[in-house]
Amino acid sequence: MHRRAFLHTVGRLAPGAATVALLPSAAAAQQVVSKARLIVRSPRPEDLETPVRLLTTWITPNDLFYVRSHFYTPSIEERAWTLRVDGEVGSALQLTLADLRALPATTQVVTLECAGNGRAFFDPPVAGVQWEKGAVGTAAWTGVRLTDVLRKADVRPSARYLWLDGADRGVGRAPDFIRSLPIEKAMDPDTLLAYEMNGQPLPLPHGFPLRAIVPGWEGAYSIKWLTHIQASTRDHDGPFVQAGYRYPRRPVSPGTLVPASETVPLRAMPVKSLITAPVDNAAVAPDAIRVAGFAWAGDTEISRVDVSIDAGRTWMEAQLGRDRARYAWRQFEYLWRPPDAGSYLVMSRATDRRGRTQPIVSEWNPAGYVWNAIDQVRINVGA
Ligand SMILES: Nc1nc2c(c(=O)[nH]1)N[C@H]1C(S)=C(S)[C@@H](COP(=O)(O)O)O[C@H]1N2
Ligand SMILES: [Mo]
Repeated sequence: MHRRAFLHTVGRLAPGAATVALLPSAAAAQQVVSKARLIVRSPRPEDLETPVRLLTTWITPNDLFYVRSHFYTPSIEERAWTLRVDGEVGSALQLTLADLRALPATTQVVTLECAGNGRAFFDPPVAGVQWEKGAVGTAAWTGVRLTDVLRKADVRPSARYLWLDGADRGVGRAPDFIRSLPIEKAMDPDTLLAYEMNGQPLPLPHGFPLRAIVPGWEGAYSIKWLTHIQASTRDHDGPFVQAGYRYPRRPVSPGTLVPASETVPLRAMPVKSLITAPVDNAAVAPDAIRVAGFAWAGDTEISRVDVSIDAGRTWMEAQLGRDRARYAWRQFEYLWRPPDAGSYLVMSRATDRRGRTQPIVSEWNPAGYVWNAIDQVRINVGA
């Protein structure tokens, strides 16, 4: 039930002590988040894309944050929920949310992006959720360092991977969504187990009550509804590790099949930018136009964003916003006065501190991952 609807119901009851017992805990009420303004790519499992024109702030509000779930959203009872930590550890753990909240808390602003964001632009087309540009968002995630939990469990030096599993289960005969995180990234003090998103308990679609946040890496490492961490000497052999989230070792001819042995796992996301204003095909007056958007580069800092208003013939450096964090996108802005009425192709191209920049066309790959071509929108300037 939506929070507003619930309060409405409570409000109609006769006043008295009995109604108090009907109030859910603050945490339970806040799990509910309205996603009414998102594009429904799939209603169930829930795959929701943010219209890019709504991405106006450095921090994406919870109700606008994209949702990617492979299976049905599990129902979780907070009091019954625990996190098990076992496998290659000296002392296996079973932690409640209160146990986790008793550990030192830390907050990181991290941009999360689905590996399949932009899949709809590949030619020839590839199967999978047809994300366009909005399977990306940025939030302040609060929780504990994964490394603190691993230390508590006395993880053994033999552990090379952590197998992360959430409470969701495969639909029908589909296998469970389990991902494998290399121990070096797991031990990185920036890798979190988060119980809050932008100051609220994690909303249910984002993994209530606990999720991994693996900053800079493609979104599928950031397991939602986390219930089990198993330390292992080897990589997990399930399909979401051995078949999914992999990329051809070498560039391949578009449309070809690539055997798994010729692929490597995706990890850090590449450099990318996104124009959020004006919207594509906007009709605008011939005044000053604000071209704005975001740029990000996985675990690497953005060094500059260039904007072109002549289909890429010439480029001008955009201004970068003041808000910044190591694993978060950077807002950019370029103020432009069109010389004349007419139709313009406006483009953005980000460059990161390692000197990487965006390609003109993204390399085709069989699952349609990591589309990061130079972004473009058409703007029609009226007379
Ligand atoms: N348990 C579980 N965790 C999951 C998923 C899932 O289907 N089940 N989807 C992953 C993928 S592919 C992405 S891109 C992110 C999306 O996080 P969000 O829905 O909070 O935006 O969650 C990841 N964590
Ligand atoms: Mo994803």
